[in-house]
Amino acid sequence: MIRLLVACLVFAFLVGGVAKADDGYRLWLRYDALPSRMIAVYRPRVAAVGVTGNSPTLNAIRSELVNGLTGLLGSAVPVASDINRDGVVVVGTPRSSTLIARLRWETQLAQLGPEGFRIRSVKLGGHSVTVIASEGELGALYGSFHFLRLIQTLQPVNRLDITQKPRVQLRMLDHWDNLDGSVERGYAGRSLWNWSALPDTVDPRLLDYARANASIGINGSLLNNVNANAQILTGEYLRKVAAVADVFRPYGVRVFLSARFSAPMELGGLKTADPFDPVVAAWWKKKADEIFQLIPDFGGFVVKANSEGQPGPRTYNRTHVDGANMLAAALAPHNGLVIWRAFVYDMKPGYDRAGAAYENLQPFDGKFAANVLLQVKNGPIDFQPREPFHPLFGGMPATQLMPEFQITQEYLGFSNHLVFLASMWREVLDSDTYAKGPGSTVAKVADGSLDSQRLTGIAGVANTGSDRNWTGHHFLQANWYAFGRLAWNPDLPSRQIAGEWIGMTLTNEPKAAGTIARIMLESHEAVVDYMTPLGLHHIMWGGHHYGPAPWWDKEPRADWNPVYYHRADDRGLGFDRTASGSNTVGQYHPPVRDRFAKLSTCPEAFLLWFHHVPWEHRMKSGRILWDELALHYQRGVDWVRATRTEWDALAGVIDAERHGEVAKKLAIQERDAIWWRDACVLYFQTFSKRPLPAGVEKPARTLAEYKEKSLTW
Ligand code: BDP
Repeated sequence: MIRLLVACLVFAFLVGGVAKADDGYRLWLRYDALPSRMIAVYRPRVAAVGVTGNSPTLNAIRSELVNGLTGLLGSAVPVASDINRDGVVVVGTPRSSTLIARLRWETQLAQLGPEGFRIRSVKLGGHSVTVIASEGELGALYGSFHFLRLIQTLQPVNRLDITQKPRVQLRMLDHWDNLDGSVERGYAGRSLWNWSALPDTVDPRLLDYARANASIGINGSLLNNVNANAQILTGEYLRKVAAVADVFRPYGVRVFLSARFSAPMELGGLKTADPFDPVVAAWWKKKADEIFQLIPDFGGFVVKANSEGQPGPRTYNRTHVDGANMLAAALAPHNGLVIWRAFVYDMKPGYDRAGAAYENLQPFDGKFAANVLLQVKNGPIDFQPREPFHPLFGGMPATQLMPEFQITQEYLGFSNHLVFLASMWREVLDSDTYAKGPGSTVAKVADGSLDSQRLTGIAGVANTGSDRNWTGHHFLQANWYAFGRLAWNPDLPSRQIAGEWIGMTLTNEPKAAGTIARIMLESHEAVVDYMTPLGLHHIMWGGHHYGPAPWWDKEPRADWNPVYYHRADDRGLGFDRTASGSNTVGQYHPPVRDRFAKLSTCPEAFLLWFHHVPWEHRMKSGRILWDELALHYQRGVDWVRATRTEWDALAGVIDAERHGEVAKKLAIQERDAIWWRDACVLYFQTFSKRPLPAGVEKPARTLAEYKEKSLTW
C-alpha cells in the first residue's frame, strides 16, 4: 500500500512537471503557457493588444486576445490604444480602428466580406506590428482566433500575409435537444440549455459554447430537436430563446428553431395546418413577426416534415414545396431562412429506403423559394459508419442543398469510441457526383460553386452536452472542431485539421503529436472494419443503435431492421441496388452509376451496399468474400488493441487526468470491437457455412449469448 502511494506520488511529480491535470473543459482554447523557448520567439511579436472601440464583439475580441496571449506567453499582454512600440497586434475594422483605416484596405476587405479577414505583418508609424482586419467585426473575431491558433500550434507569426473568407455561408450546429433537458442521440450528458432557469438565469457556460463555436467559424445553432415540440414557439419559450441569442450574438452565432409543422393547431387552436389555408399562413406570419421582434437576427426554421411520424404538408395532400414555401413566405420579410430536411422515407412494399429521399424530393428541383435550403444527409440511409454520397448531391442543380453530417455518434459507438470523423466527411465532400462532368464534387455542391447558388450551408448534429468535457470523450471534441473547420473550408485536409486540434488541445511534442495524428486518421477505417466493413450498413441493435444485431427483425417497419439491409442468405450477402434489384444506383450520374453498378468496378468499400455478392466471390486480395469479411472484423479489433498500447505509452506526455479517461474509453472500445466481430462473424457464418479463415480469433461466446442482450454503454 505504502509502496503504491509512493509510486503514485513519484509519478504525479514526474507528470506534474510535464502536463497539468486537465478536465477538458477548455477544449482547444486552453492557452496554457508555451515552452519558454517559444515564448522568447513570440514575445517581441505580441507585446500588446490594440483593439479600439466598444461593442460586444470588439470587447469579446479584446478579452480573448488578452486572455489567450497572456496565457500562452505566461505573463501579461496589455492593451495598447496606440502604436508606440513594436509588436502591437492591431485588430478591428476600418470603422473601429483609425490605424486600420489608415491602411486603406477597404477594397481588399470588401472582397473578403464581413466574415473574412486579412492578417498582415506591416510597418505602422515606424513600428513592426501585426494587423488583423476585416470589413466586419465578426471577421476580425475570426481573424483573432486564427492568429491565436497560429501561436497555439507554434507557427511563425513574423511575416504574415493571410487572407481568408468562409466558403460556406451558414455553418451550423444542430442540437437535437428536447425541452425536458434530454438529448436525442446525445451521449455527453444533458442539454446545455437550462429551459427552466431561462431567461432570468443564463448559464455562463453558454458564453464558452459561443466562444468555442466562433473560434472555428460556426455561426448558427439550432436549439431544439428536429422531432419538435411546438411549445418552443410559445411566447414564454421565445423569451428564453432570446436570452440565449443575446449571449451568442457577440460571437456571431445566430439562433434557429425547429418548427413543428402542426404548431398552428397545437398553439393556435386551428383545425388544420394545411399550408394552403390562408389562416394557417397568417398564423405563421404572425409568429415570425413575434420571433423577430424578440430576436432581430433570428436565423429561421428547420423543419422535419412527414418523416418518422412528424406532421407535414403531405398530411393535407400538399407537397414538400408547398409546405416549405409557405413558411418561407412568413420569414422572408425578416430575411429568415427555412431549412427543409430531405430525410423523408415512407415504407412501401418492395421499396428501397436508400432511394426514397431522391424519389420524394428530386422532382421538386427548382421549385423551392429563394430563402429555402434543402438539408440532405451525407448518405442516402442514415449517418452510417460509411455510406456512399447521397444521390441528391448533383441531382438538384436548381436547389440550394445543405449537407447534414452527424457529429454525435449514433451509429458509431456513442461517446465511447474514438473515431475522427473528418476522414469520413472528407470522403463525402471529395466524392465526385459528375453532375457537370469530372470535378463536380460534393464540396462544390456545398459551397454553391457548382451551380452558382446564392445561399449555402453545412449542418452538423452536435455531440455536445452538459458533461464537463462537453463531448463525453476527450477525443470527440476533435469532431466538433473538425466540423467547424470543414464548414469554413470544405477542402481542408483531415491531416491538417487533426494536427491543429492536437497541437491546441493535447500536445505540441512532435513525436507524440505524430502518433496521435496517425491514430486519429486511421480510426474511421478501423471502426468501419469492426462494425460495417465492405458496404454493410444499419446492422446495429434496434432502437438505441449501440452494438451489433444483424439478426434484428423485430421493428414494426421492415426498413428499421438490419435483416432488411444486409440480406444475408445461403448464396451471399448484400443489398442489390442494381438493375437486377432495386436499381436505385440509377439515381447517380454516369459514370458513377456504372462504376457502382458493376461488380468488377464497384469500390470494395461499397460492395455490399450495391450488390448481393456470393460468399465465394473473389475479392481484389484474392480471398473469397467470406474470408475477407471476417478478416476486416479482425483487423478492426487489432487496431483497437494496438491503439491502446500506443496510448498507454503516451502517459506523461498527456496530463494524467485526460490520459486516464481516454485509456478507460479505449478499453470499452476494445470490448465493443471484439463483441462486434464475434457477433457478426458468428451470425453471418450461419449463412456462409464456412470456417473462419486463419488469423481470425475464435469468438469468446456463442451466437445465442450475443443475441440475448445488447452491449451496455
Ligand atoms: C435518425 C435518428 C433519429 C432522428 C432522425 C432524423 O435515429 O433519432 O430523429 O435520424 O434525422 O438517425 O430526423
